[in-house]
Amino acid sequence: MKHQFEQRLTSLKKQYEALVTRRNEPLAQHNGVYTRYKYPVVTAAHAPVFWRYDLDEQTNPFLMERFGINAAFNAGAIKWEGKYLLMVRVESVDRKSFFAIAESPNGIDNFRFWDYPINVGQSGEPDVNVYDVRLTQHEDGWIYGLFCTERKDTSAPAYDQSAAIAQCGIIRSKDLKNWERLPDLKTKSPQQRNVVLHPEFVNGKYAFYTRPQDGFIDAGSGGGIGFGLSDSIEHAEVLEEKVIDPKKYHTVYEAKNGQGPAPIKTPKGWLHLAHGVRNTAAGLRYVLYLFMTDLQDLTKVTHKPAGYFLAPEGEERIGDVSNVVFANGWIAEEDGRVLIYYASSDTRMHVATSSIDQLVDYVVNTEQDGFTSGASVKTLSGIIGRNMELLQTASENGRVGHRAI
Ligand code: M1P
Repeated sequence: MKHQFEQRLTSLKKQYEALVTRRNEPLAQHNGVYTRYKYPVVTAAHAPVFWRYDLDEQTNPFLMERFGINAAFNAGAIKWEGKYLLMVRVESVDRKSFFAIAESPNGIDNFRFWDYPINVGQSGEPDVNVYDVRLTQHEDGWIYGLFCTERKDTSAPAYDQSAAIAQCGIIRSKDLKNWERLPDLKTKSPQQRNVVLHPEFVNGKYAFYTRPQDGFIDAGSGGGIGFGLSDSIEHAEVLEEKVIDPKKYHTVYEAKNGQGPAPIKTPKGWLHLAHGVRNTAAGLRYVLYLFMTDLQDLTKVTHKPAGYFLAPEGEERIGDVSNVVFANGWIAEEDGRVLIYYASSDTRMHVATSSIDQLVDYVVNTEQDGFTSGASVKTLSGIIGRNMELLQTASENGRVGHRAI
């Protein structure tokens, strides 16, 4: 028996080390905007062996898993002391999510979880479930984590055991290890998810991106990415939410949408990453899109390319909640590189790399949605027409043949 226990433990540790030290590789085919990578960066299997197993042979002679991990997804992200940290939504087999930090030396591979998960504490009524943290390094000197706290909807009839109320929980830290829980954000909306703290003060106030919504799943009459200010963060309250990016008929965000991570400041404007949702016969489809807001007026969307920026592809399309990509973390490096962390199908984390220059070019120079098929044909015909002229000129100059393209 002892022999078997040791053999199994050795094999588990070996498999784990092979996974967490595996080199990731950029994928060759890309669209010029970003590069995807071959392997997910964090998965349920990245949970350490000492989380999942009781390693005492006396109490666990079969070396059985005692705490199963179902998924690792929807991570907040931050570069901290030269390391790339993901604050991952880890979901155990009991459906509960919690946060745990996975650290990598390069942001692309070799992610390892810190020994212990994060203790978010409580504020008032205890959270039943917490998820989707957005990390913001605020100019007030704190690092904030805004996340969804979900509690049972006690007003729902007894036969409905899935009704929940989602609100925005707030924690803050100076070292990412010790977190202080602040009171939940107050707004007038019955439900809030996807709330994000802007990194700078606006008129001396804390600025929030919100997502007011009527129901737990349905945006209802609410929806859209909202924006509002609060005098205080210790007792955060947004009295007025202005929807700056509404859901809209026949777009990739017609059912609902939500701010991703905190926006990145660029010379041209604030760059936003968001998710958009539409309904299909096969269920909801979540994709990512980008837009830009004015540097002075944060409620003014200045650029918004048509359609999605990144959609689930290949194996990304399959998981616990299929056909979903979701992003609540990205890291902008000093040299202009951007690491975009996205989850696929509520199951695992991936990275895509790009740069501020590429993302700004994409946002500024990609045609916006014309909202009709005719408008799309016009946009495409314009591109084709300009290219035909170029190809014709090149061909006349003997530089490049039409057929070569
Ligand atoms: O299952 C897909 C996503 O659904 C929710 O997103 P939204 O608030 O936009 O509906 C969230 O629960 C998110 O965690 C999840 O990935």
